[in-house]
Amino acid sequence: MTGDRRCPSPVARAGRAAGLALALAVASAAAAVGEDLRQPDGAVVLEVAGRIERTNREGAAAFDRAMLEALPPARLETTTVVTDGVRRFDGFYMRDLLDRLGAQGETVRASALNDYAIDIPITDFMRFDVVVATHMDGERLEPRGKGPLWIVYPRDDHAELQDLRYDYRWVWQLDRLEVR
Ligand SMILES: Nc1nc2c(c(=O)[nH]1)N[C@H]1C(S)=C(S)[C@@H](COP(=O)(O)O)O[C@H]1N2
Ligand SMILES: [Mo]
Repeated sequence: MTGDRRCPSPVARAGRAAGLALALAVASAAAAVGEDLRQPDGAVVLEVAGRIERTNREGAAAFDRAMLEALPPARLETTTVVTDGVRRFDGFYMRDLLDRLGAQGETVRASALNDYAIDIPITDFMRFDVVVATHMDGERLEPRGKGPLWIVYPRDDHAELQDLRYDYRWVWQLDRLEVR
């Protein structure tokens, strides 16, 4: 008796199914972070360098405003140490930006237009909903103020964040991140 050669053995079938499952897992992981980072066509407002997997220029990922505003939206209402009263911030979560780029590291060095720079532990972005704000009270943040981007912590929600150590990390006029 000869077996039906058109019918794959259970082993071959299982192997094919496993291969397909793996391919799907890889494809969905790639889709979750985005396969490609397009070229910015507007003015570049943020450059991310260092230990990232996805780039759109030599060793870095450059974002114009439209690319940043395409990240999942985040909103946060909080007092700040430099404004009066509760302010509403709109932007994106720092962790979503880092995930999008496949960032690997312990620290993000955040630098500003005025040459201010500080190292922020990446664990901050997992422990807290840290927002990179593009707007305050519905108004776009501009470089003459605290823009183009301002790192904003949910300080009203966590007593721990009401501390000078965190105040330093509220980088305003943010224009560059380096993952280390
Ligand atoms: N771009 C930029 N961001 C910055 C700073 C700065 O000098 N430049 N100072 C930091 C410090 S030390 C604090 S306490 C808060 C508030 O600083 P400010 O009172 O000088 O605005 O912003 C932080 N973010
Ligand atoms: Mo400060």
